[in-house]
Order: sequence, then C-alpha cells, then structure tokens
Amino acid sequence: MFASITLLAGVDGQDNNFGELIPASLAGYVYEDANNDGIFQITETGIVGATVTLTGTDDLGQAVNVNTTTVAGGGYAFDNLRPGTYTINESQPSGYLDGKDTQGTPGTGTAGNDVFASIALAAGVDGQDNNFGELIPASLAGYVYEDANNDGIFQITETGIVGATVTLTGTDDLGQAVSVNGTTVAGGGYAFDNLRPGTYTINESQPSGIWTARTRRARRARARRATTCLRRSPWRPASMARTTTSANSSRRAWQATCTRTPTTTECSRSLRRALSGPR
Ligand SMILES: [Ca+2]
Ligand SMILES: [Ca+2]
Ligand SMILES: [Ca+2]
Repeated sequence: MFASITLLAGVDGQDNNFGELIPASLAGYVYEDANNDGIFQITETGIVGATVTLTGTDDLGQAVNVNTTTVAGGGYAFDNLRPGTYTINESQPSGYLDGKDTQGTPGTGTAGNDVFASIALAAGVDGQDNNFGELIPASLAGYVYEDANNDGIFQITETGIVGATVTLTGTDDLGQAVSVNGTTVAGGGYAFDNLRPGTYTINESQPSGIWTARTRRARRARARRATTCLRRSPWRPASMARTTTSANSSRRAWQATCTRTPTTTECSRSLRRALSGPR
C-alpha cells in the first residue's frame, strides 16, 4: 500500500511496485536405511508417523516453530515458508536404532545427529531430500543343547540346556565395542537382540557336567567295569565311601548290566578312572 499520495498536475508517477515472494519449502524423508549407507534407495522403505520439527526465524524476524509427521512413503514437508534461517529436527522413531542423516538441498545447514541446523533458505527454494535414515534392530540367537546322537543337529527329540552362559563380543558400525553375556532359558535358547550392524563373535562357556555323546558313552563303559570290580572283587577302597548319592544310584543301575568278572589289573585301572573322571 502506498497511502496519501499527493499527485500534482503533469506528474507521471512511476515504479510504484508491489514485490511478492514465491513461497519456499523444506522437505525430506524418514526411512529404513536397510544397507546403512545414508541413501534412501528405491528398494528401501519409508517410515510413517515419525515426528519432524521446523524451528527458526524468517526474514521478518518472526519465530517459526512447526511440527509435522511423515506420511505414507516416509515423506515430510514444510511448505509456504518465507525466506529465513531454519532448523529441521527429527524425533527418533521408536522401534528403530539411530541411523545416518543426510542433508539434501539447499544444503546450507549443518548436519548433526537427527538435525540439520541453521539452513539459510531463500524465497522460492524448495529444499528436498533432507533425510533421516533409521536402522531396524538386528539379532543373533541359537541354542545350547544335549546332542544325544552327536550329529550337530538339534532334533526335536533332544533337550535344551538351561542356564548355559553365552557371550557376544564385537564391534558395531559406529566402531563401538560390544560385549554382552547371555544365559540360555527354558528350551536352551539364547538371543542377543537390538543389535546394530557390525561384526560379532558368539562364545559358549562349556556348561559344567556336560560332555559330548562319545565322552558320555566312554564314561559309562568305564563306570560299568568299575562297578563290577566293586561288586565282585574283595578290593574296596575307603574312598568309595565318599561317593555321592547320585553316583550310588547310578552304580545300582550299572550293576544290573554287569556280565563278567574283570581282571585285577582292569579292575584297579577302571576304579581309578571312575573315581577321578568327570562327574
Ligand atoms: Ca540405503
Ligand atoms: Ca534418527
Ligand atoms: Ca542331534
């Protein structure tokens, strides 16, 4: 508006112009960065419902503070902006691990974690692809189990071992060291959840009282011979008085299978092994 213009005779007033601004905008995506490269590939998936906030000051010195949420495809946009200096913040969406953020156009801001700060935005500029990548958590899992037939496969007829310690170590994609202990639950399962991409090692701590199937068979055979000695030989060492109840009940079972009298040499050797072997 140009008000109260006094116009004299013969004057040709000129260039009383009204300048207007083409609105500017800032836009981008929040997405699942499946390959963690910071680029929203066409094969990757947008995240719907993530909150993105625009703050800043426009060319009139007015404060701007607007929230929006991502729509289908993961896109967000702040339209109809005056020229100004703006900051875009992402609120980390729940259920995702923080991924890489990549500033698009006009590219005049400073990229930080979940933020593109102090973007200088001119009139008519449509800033695009200011993108926030997120990661779907990964996991590693397995079982500790009694491999009854010693074939390395956990058959449905076999039994999981509860309470075994399993350790995860490694380095994630941020270069951070990872070291976590886990314990097997009912059924023998263990799981390390909520992992970032990285390189990991899983170690099992050998559960006490567990042997391979071959070791177990060999131990039973030795124990059978030793029991035969105890039953049929006059040689009964005093140390046998210290055997456990469990060993005594096992001995009764073994006695039922004894078929011959061992030699003296075999007897003493077997007894030594049985008494000093693993329990
Ligand atoms: Ca990607
Ligand atoms: Ca993020
Ligand atoms: Ca098996």
